[in-house]
Amino acid sequence: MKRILSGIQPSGTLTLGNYIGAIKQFVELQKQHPDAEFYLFVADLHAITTEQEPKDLRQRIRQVAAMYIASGLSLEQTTIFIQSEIKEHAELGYLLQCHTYMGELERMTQFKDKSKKQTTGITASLFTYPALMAADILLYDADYVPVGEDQKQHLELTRDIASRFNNRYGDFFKVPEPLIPKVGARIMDLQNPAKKMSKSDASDKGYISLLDEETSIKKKIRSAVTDSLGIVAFDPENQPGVANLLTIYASLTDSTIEAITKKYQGKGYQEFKNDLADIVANTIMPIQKRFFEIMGSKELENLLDKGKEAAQMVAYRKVEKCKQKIGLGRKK
Ligand code: AQP
Repeated sequence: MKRILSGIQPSGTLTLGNYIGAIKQFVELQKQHPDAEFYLFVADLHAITTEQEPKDLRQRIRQVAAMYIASGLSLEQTTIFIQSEIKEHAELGYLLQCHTYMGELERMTQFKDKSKKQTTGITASLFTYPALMAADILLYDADYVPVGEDQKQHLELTRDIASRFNNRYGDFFKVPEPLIPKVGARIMDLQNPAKKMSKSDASDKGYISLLDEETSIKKKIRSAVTDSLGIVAFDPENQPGVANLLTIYASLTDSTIEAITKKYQGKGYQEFKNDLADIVANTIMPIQKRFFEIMGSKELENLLDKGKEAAQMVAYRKVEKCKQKIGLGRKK
């Protein structure tokens, strides 16, 4: 049975980028692979690589878990758990740090981007983050890891670490394959299409949160930055704003960019944006409704308890064997 694993950090309220690049893919993959097992976790240990307010963090951890459920995942196929509740993530994270080179971590663009945003207070954990991410994946012998484009480099490093470990100690870790969506792998900021839409962005104008009100969702799409050409065409270099909106449109309607550009030939941006505003709102509002029902129910607690138990069993065995391979402790 194939195992598919992914996680999202509770570093802000989930955005349309997280939905298109990650969650929507999970739901589609479940339909395509009805026999596969899904491990989805809330990456709270990753969230504290940057400063978090404890009260907000606690709230957002539950929100991410509830959002997974609200997005229509099949609960029979999915184990949902919270990363910090499984101690083996941190333990294997350290063991893998000992098999990761400084030069490899220095090349990670996410570290470079995030440390550029902060002038002071850059933590050591922000730098070693990819080793923990490798642990998240390798702990569960995941076959596939669905992620957006921004995580591709970390996935490649995970594969390198796994292969290095296997070469040194004998075959032990499964080398995972990334799954990156063909359309929508990198949704850009609505106000600055040169940068990725991110949930931890200081200004909320550039992203659509999955908890935004309907009027606000529509307003953000209608006021998204475009250009003065007035042609609905896919040209990311010269029309990055329109290209981003076309990508969102195509992802949410499962249509091709060509079909959409044809539909809006000879029409201005207003009609295109109005239609897209409805499409985005119609996608998010039902998820939101279910989300609020789950947040107030006992279902969430029960699922997270069940997920913790299942994940713990797998993780414990893997780390114990890993330590033996390395020669740690007394067990042979
Ligand atoms: N803009 C995006 N377009 C497509 N996919 C995206 N993802 C994130 N942003 C976009 C995908 O969402 C998943 C969860 O990501 P994460 O929370 O682990 O970290 P991230 O990639 O750093 O996401 P954010 O929203 O940008 O968070 P912050 O602001 O905390 O850094 C991943 O699969 C990611 O590829």
